[in-house]
Amino acid sequence: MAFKDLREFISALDKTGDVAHVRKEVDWDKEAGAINRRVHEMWGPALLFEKIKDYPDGFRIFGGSLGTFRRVAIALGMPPDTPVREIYDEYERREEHPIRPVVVKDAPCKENIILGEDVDVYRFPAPMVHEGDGGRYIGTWDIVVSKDPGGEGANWGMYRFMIHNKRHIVGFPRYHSHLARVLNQQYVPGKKPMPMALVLGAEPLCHQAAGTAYGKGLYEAEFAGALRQAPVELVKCETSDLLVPATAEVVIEAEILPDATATEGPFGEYPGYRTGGTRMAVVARIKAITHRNSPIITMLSLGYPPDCCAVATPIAAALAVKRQLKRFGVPVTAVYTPPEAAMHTLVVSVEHGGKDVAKQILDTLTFRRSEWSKIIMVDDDIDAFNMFQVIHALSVKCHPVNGIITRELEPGKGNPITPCYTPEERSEYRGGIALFDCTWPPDWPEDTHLPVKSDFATIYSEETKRKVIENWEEYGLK
Ligand SMILES: Cc1cc2nc3c(=O)[nH]c(=O)nc-3n(C[C@H](O)[C@H](O)[C@H](O)COP(=O)(O)O)c2cc1C
Ligand SMILES: [Mn+2]
Repeated sequence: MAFKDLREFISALDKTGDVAHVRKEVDWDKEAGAINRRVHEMWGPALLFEKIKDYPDGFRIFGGSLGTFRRVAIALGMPPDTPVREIYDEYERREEHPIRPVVVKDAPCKENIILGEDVDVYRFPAPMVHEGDGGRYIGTWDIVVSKDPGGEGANWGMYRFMIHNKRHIVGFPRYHSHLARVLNQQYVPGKKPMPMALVLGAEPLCHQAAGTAYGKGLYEAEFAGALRQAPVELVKCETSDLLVPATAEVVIEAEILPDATATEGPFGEYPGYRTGGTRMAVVARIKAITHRNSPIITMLSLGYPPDCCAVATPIAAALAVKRQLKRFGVPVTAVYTPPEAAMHTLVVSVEHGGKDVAKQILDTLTFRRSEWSKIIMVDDDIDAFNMFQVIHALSVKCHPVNGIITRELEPGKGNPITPCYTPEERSEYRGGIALFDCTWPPDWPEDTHLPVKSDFATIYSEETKRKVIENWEEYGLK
């Protein structure tokens, strides 16, 4: 059964002990962010901060929605201790069946409507997340809704937004994001303001879909429906035709100004380091804010893994790579990016490997752009989800000269916040990618070249194994 809203999800987390209620007053200025950061690093629970300094009772902050695989499983309606590989498999199955959203008239997010001159975004306890951030971030775990005037549905993206002043927010949709592409092609040339809505506190799988890149003409709301296995309910904004999740806690209706920029950042980013300084960003003027009674704003104290961005976001990203590799004819069997990889290392298992397959994978992953900088290719007898096996394969099967294939990424194709890239590479969206081929060369003859795996399952005859297993307890072993 899909959760109707964030509050039902929090109740489910209450039942399994996966949320902690912080009743002591905490400061929006770094304290909430620091607590949440520390808890992420301990693989701890989600946090509901119930009393925020300078804010009335009822104005709450919820941090770390999908920061553990347990919480991802719960959000998907699966048992909390579902193995990671099964979460991926179920997620992959659900994404195949998008479900269109439905439009409703009455919505909890309209319990309070603030318009025009009365708008003041400081009404909400936006956190100063990290020491050294450029300002208070209202959007860290958000859904930014916008529309291509020619398109049918809306685009949802998770883009960070910082408070500029009480009626303006500044954001960082990268130039290749859907929002930035539509803004630059459809609105900037004619100097038309672009309607957007920044949504906080929707049902968690809606946020998960917003943080995922789906192809052109595909709508995140339909994939949120797929993940929930039920349509998302949407309601019309007060000041535009945009449709937003009806049960959201807060909806900030705004328009992006086509002819203005302002500074944004820095911000502690997902690779686990603050790489960039202040950037020029888009400016949005707030026209209205609607919210539920006793609103809960969602937050992500982003940074060093694990957190939502290292646990939940990579599921969708890895599965998207798997689909893409299949389309390009790679004999892929599994794709995984472990939380500790901070979305920079991808493990790909293949039916058969070697140079040609390695080249195919690199061609596919650098076709447009690459956020990944390392690929570990393993044979299918290695479980891509088992880091013990993967690091072992990397250590003993990858030839340190012939098995590492590197490529430079042309300007525009690199990730601007990858810490190991030079500041020049980052600012020009350049960089590189390396593939570690941990597969046996396909032309190695079995009798002379192929090493025999020396583990219990492989190196003994069936007869010896059977004898040992049958007598196990008689040896006095458990
Ligand atoms: C927590 C989090 C924060 C993110 N912040 C940004 C951001 O500020 N700017 C950006 O361009 N992408 C950001 N992303 C990545 C985008 O959400 C992701 O690329 C998504 O696919 C964008 O949607 P789009 O493909 O419709 O543009 C973030 C992702 C997560 C999970
Ligand atoms: Mn999109």
